Amino acid sequence: MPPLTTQVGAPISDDQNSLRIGRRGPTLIEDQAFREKLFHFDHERIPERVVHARGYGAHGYFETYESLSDITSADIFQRAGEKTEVFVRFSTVAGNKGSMDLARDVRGFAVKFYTNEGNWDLVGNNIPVFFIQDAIKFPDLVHAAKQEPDSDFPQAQTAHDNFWDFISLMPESMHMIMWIMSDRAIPRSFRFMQGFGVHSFRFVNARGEARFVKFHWKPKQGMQSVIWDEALRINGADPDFHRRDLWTAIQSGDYPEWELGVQVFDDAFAEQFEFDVLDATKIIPEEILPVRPIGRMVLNRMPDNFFAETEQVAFQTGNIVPGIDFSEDPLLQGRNFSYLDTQLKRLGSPNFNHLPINAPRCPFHHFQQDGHMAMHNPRGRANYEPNSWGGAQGGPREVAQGGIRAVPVSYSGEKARVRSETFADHYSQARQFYISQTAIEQKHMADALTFELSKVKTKAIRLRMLSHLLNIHDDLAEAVAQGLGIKEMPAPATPAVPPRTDLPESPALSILNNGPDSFAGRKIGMLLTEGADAVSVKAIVDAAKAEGAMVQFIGPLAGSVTLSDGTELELDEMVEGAPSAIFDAVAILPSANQVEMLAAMPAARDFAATTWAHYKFAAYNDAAKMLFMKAGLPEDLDGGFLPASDAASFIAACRNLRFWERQNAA
Ligand code: HDD
Repeated sequence: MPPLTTQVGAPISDDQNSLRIGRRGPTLIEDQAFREKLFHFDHERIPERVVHARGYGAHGYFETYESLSDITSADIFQRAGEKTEVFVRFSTVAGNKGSMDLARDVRGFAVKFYTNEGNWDLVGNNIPVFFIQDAIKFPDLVHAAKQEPDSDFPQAQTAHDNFWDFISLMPESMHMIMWIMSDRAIPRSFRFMQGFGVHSFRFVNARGEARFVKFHWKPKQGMQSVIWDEALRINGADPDFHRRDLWTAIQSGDYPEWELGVQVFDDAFAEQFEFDVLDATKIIPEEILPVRPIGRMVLNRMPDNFFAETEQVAFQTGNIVPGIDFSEDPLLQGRNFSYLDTQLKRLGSPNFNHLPINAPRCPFHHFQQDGHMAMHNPRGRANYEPNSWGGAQGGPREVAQGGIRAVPVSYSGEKARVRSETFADHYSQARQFYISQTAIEQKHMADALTFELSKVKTKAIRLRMLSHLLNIHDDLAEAVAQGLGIKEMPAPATPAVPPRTDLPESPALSILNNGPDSFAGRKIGMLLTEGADAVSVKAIVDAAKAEGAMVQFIGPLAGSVTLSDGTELELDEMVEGAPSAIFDAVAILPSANQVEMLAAMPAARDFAATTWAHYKFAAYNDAAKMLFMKAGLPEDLDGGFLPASDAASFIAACRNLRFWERQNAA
């Protein structure tokens, strides 16, 4: 073992006792080792991010499918098969650093590509639109969403008066509201969610030709969300649910993967598209402009140290590389200003890009110098240019070819604080999103709105929200009004332009229509007792393994159980610490003579009852029926409950993730 030392390397002889006079006397100020240790500890915290404070990162690589040199000169997209190092940070938005993972919230999906021509940060979300159109409203949005300033609650929740007060006064947020009230805002895992660059950006090729581009990440694992009641339970049972999930997957070699796709379009398309491509509250449906896959990203390594990497990583929308340019989206323009600013506040020095997680992997040379914690300084005499020192002495120079060049767009107009009238339609795409969902998902949206608004105490705010919902879809407005016990519907809000009802469904917008075709990467919770049938246990474990799924063993108590063939099985959890909500499917396999004891346990009854209530697939044996009876399950179980004796059929059923027919039957 290496010797314990001070910061400056002096070996420490005693790290248990501070230096004092006599056995019971005062501590001496000359105890530098003690002072240094406390001094450092007292300064361990840096300000958390003002938004996206809670996040989790991982390393990996991006692999380009084919050269895109016809549309962009970005070095990362020139050569098929080339791999580029990436660091990704997923996050929630509203909650503080220690908040729970399964808040109903947007998820951040920020990717730093360490390319040969500099770092490119694609700082996106798991939702392709945003609440507001102009960055000047961002502080208001965030203030309204976070804890109320007097009480400092609620934490990590939008279900409160301030948020809905603001939203109900901002019709431009209605499309985004549809997304955050959908199951997109409660993903089962970071691994099972999409990501979006949101804004229109520009691709520029070597000839200087520019086109617009929108970026999409699609999870190879398929999309999956939890249901709200599960989210509430998971937050109690495992507030780190999403972190643990990513950590476990990567540490066990099950590397998550996303495909990067682009929607590329020219000015002519932008001109004729029915909404403004600079408006971040709008999408371009994939059915109109297909997403072209251009590469894949694999996450295969967790950080060695959370603070050094995940906490200190500094993303900036302004970090682009030659071949990529901004658009005039007013939200993006404002973001470009904000991210640089926030890093100085958070990391405390203009040299934050010297930190290893932020430093480019390619060579870099500039004349910036000094400041707190400067690690890279110009060598030699030249720290300015032009200079006449020549050669290596003279330092770096601008490049004649390539380099970051702004697309030469021409603008004209009066200086004014205005919003383009092409941004005025706030409801049509909100409606399109709603009608593109399955009936199951539509019900979840109505339930989510009802839940959130039920926490809003001011009746006028509830009514104002209903007045907007009436411009989106009558069914939705009616379901929410009913849930809130509102008998008299308000008049619809007066829209800036009449909402359109002719936009067609976009099947790409539904999660359930785009689920996985395998149960790989998912987790089965197997509830066992002493004497459980070894054959059934093994059959399910083997079938799960063959599918690429994981099984965790749960007992009435912690420790181990002895199976029917005498095998001693180590348990992962006891039932009180492992509600069914943390699993994708369950197997309930008590032995006949232990089931009575199990059924007497509230946590075990709850395990069975919530399996049913959350429409999960379950494998069970005859003995389990007694538990089901005590848990209040119907005597006639449905097709979601399958005999454990047929492990293959059980796993095949699990690929559907839930037995939704039960929700429809209810
Ligand atoms: Fe932002 C962080 C994504 C609008 C200002 N934002 C932040 C992160 C993500 C996003 C993923 C966390 C990065 C990380 O993991 O460190 N933000 C978005 C998206 C937006 C958006 C997709 C709309 C399309 N953001 C937005 C606006 C502003 C900001 C309009 C301000 C004008 N965002 C910030 C920030 C943060 C941030 C205050 C906080 C911490 C940080 O930057 O590094 O500057």
